[in-house]
Amino acid sequence: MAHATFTAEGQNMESFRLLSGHKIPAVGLGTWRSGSQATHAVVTALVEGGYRHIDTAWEYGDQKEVGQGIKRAMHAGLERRDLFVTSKLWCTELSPERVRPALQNTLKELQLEYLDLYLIHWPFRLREGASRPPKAGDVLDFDMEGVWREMEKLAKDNLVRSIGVCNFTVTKLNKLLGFAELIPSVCQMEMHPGWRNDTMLELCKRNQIHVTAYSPLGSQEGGRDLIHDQTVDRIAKKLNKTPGQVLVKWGIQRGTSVIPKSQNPDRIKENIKVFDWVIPEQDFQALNSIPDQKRVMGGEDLFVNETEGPYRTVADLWDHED
Ligand code: NDP
Ligand code: 1BO
Repeated sequence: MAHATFTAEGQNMESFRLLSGHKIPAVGLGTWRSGSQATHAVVTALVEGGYRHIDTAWEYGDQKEVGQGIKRAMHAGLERRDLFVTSKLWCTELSPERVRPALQNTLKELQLEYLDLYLIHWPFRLREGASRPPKAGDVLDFDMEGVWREMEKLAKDNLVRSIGVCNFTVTKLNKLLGFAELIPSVCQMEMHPGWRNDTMLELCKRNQIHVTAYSPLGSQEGGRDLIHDQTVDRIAKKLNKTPGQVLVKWGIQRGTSVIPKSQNPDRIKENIKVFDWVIPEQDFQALNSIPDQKRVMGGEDLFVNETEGPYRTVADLWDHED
């Protein structure tokens, strides 16, 4: 369940309790593809929008800009302990000896002493300099247990408050749970009404693993345009909210935290105004029934090599579970 934790801009900010004991704010700012706009977006979100949760990754190439935004927000009076900063371990760093140096590099780029959450970005190891799509030999064996042990050490050394994974399947999460001494606090997955991914949500709930929903608006660029979906639009008009707000609220009502990306100041502020109203049950169920369930983030361009493998199809990446 979400709990009201503090008030920003006159609205309650909800959060979810993690297995690690820490709290993750229900709405965070996504920063993928924000580029040079990331600093401004982060300042707007933290100082004007009331956000306390920022999602970034080494792979986004924007950690320095995100760090500058956080620094400016702290100069404006925010305390580090009130912020929740997530970053992710990229696929080229998925071998045990590379985990700690990768985190140290991320901390340096962000100008932070610790992260609130560090996630394995994708469960596939890439050779440094791998092509997109990968050539033969670009996708390497992934020592999941060895890498997770190093993630656990980062948490024990307090360099990261919580650890977790992204883009896991039932098969991969069960494998991890078989050896984990620290159960992942968070599983970050693509989730929106066009890709509900109920199976993973249920597995995580059974194991008390919190889920963060990424691409909650359908990702837009090259993704799925849920902003103009007729069911979303109808419910937004009925509730006197925007489609973006309905999509964010849907994720929170499912018990997930949600990380919409925007670099537009008005949309950044709009997307977090979701705490003083609910989507009525009938409308919530209508959103749960949107047909044509499909992933936006299949991972094809990153990891599939049709002729050489080891992953020859998108279905291979997702362990044929969809
Ligand atoms: P989102 O679903 O958040 O959609 C972002 C797009 O929607 C942008 O084009 C944005 O444009 C637009 N937008 C934002 N707010 C509104 C609004 N209220 N109305 C209309 N359009 C809007 O996509 P992302 O794929 O970026 O996902 C969100 C975040 O999740 C990422 O930024 C990243 O942090 C994380 N992520 C994690 C992944 C992982 O593998 N772990 C994979 C993918 C995403 P504009 O900026 O112009 O407002
Ligand atoms: C390639 C990175 C996808 C967004 O997290």
